[in-house]
Amino acid sequence: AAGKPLVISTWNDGIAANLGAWKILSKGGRALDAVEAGVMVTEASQNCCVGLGGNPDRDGIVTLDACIMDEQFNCGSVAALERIKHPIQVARRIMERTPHVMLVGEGAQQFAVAQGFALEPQKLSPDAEKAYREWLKTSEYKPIVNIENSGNKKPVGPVGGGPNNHDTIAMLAQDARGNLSGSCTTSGMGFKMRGRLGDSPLIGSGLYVDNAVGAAAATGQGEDVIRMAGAHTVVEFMRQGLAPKAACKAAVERIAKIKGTKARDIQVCFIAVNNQGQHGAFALQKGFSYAVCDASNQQQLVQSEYLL
Ligand code: SD4
Repeated sequence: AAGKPLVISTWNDGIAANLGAWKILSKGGRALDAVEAGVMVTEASQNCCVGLGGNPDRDGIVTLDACIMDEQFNCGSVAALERIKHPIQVARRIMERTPHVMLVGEGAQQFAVAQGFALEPQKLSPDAEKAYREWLKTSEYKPIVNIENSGNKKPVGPVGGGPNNHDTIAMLAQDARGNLSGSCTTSGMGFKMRGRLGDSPLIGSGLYVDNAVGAAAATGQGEDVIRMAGAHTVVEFMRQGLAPKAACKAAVERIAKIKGTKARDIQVCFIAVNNQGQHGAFALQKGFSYAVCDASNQQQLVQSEYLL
């Protein structure tokens, strides 16, 4: 099939993450291992707003969400996890070492510690500290203003108008055997209410993989991805015969229809890969890009088309 092996992921940070995944894929490794290793690069980076370097919730605490899914409908998810550097690894352990799909909060942290993960200090990164202090001046909670990136202008979002955006990475890979897997990890919307979960840890919303059809993932305003089961919807459109980009577009159109005039206040973006190794993306607004890595080019950044 075309493109195999292949890895794609959301936003500019996807380039570095894809290279992490490519180390595994290029040696004939498994897509599942690739999507785990790939997003760990982003989780570890303090320059980005994924992982412990991300923006905190409105109470000043960083809480992380992640999920992972393989080619056999195995899936694992962790949400509202504090003080653990690599939530994606915890999600995979939940998938492989418990009878459950999802663990949250204190119980998830307890499981992680029992599995040997280190408890990191509860400390904001310098960027997040600055953004949080700035946010505290107004303490405005307006989930609706998250426009991830409005063209050349300074990004408007995230919630509360802080400077950071792109607080999520989602990754999809197809390995040399043709198997698909996906991962998603985030600090969630900056300055969210304590306890708030978005789409990113939810199988079917932030991520979905059906090896016989394709895989899809989302980024952007999680609430609006959840209300139409985003990633699963994209996969179902591919099942009906749409190419990946067309499937992402159809899902974005559904969100636009649901939101009506409020669609302009949010950003939602999807990426998808089908079982033929074709990939595509589509966004509600301008400014979304995704990184593509295959044998022909390991560092492509593709500007996504958009609806509005
Ligand atoms: C969320 N979907 O928590 C995430 C945010 C995101 O780039 O994708 N930011 O709603």
